[in-house]
Amino acid sequence: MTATLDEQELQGRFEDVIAADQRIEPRDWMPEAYRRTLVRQIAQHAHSEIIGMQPEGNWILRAPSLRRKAILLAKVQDEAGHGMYLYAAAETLGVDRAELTDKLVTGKQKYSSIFNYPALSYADVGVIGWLVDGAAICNQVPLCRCSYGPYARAMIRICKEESFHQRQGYELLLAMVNGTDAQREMVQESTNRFWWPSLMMFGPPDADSPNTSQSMAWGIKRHTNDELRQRFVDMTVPQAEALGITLPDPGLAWNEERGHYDFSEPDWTELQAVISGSGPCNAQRIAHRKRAHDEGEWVREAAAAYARKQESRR
Ligand code: BYC
Repeated sequence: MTATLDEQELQGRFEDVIAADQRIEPRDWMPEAYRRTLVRQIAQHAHSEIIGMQPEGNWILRAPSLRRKAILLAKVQDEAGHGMYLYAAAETLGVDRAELTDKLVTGKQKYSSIFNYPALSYADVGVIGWLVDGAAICNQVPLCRCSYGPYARAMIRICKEESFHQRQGYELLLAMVNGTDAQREMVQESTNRFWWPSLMMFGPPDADSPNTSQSMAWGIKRHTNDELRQRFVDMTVPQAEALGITLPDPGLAWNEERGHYDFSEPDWTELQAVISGSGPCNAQRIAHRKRAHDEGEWVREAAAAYARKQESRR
């Protein structure tokens, strides 16, 4: 009887914190389903940052100038850092990073669909910065107000860096569209490939999103998938116009009544296929991650041996 009452009291306190829009911290009591949802989302987010290093990392050795190489290196290193902050945030929920990595390489946890598409040209580096990081910022700025403290705080720093990433992409594209016809065509071709997958980053339409309403009630998500997708389209259309690039959607038009751009429905069967492992690069991305992890075994062993030695000296 007492145990049940305690549980009710704890649940009540948790709900009060959420209702007051304050933060839940690692030592606070939380419902098991809230903890599981956070682990799922934060782990998926961390995995996305780490897998997200691959498409662009592929171009570091082929960057067209020293300046572009330095910028790209810094950006890809930032993604590794974002992965670290996020794994650390997940660890405050009682999971272990090694366990999360294992779930990633065995396909038990997801990462963003967008990184299952290849980066085929240097214009893709710019378009990934512009569209993919642009979509990421749109999705992530509201996560700075997430009800779970460690995730919200990690997102503040990540968003600052993501906005630099978005600008570096846009600056690269500005240089290319002001270059030769061939360069402009590269930017257009890359935009045609990345536009729809970028819209899919926001997740399935609200009507088919099983997690959104509960995550919003808990203050984990602050907006629905469709709201953020619309925000991204509204933000991106004027940027495309400034670049002189056409977004590959004949249905794209300003709707005066709604005060938003109308746009066509993405191909949701494609998103489902990519999420379930049948995207163009799924197998390659996971195989590469697994190889890098296996090859890093000696580093982990050495770090652990060093830590043990330091400990024994105390
Ligand atoms: N890709 O009920 P829903 C980056 C899954 S990294 C794969 O709407 P939720 C960057 C979803 O997980 C970008 N899976 O779910 C890095 C769920 O499956 P489970 C990553 C997707 O969680 C390097 C199911 O579909 N950003 O920025 O309420 C370079 C049903 O969906 C996707 C984040 O992770 C997808 N696109 O909402 C450049 C942000 N969409 O887990 C850039 C944090 C849906 O039930 N995450 N699924 O089996 C979120 O905001 C939310 O988790 C999502 C999905 C909006 C993605």
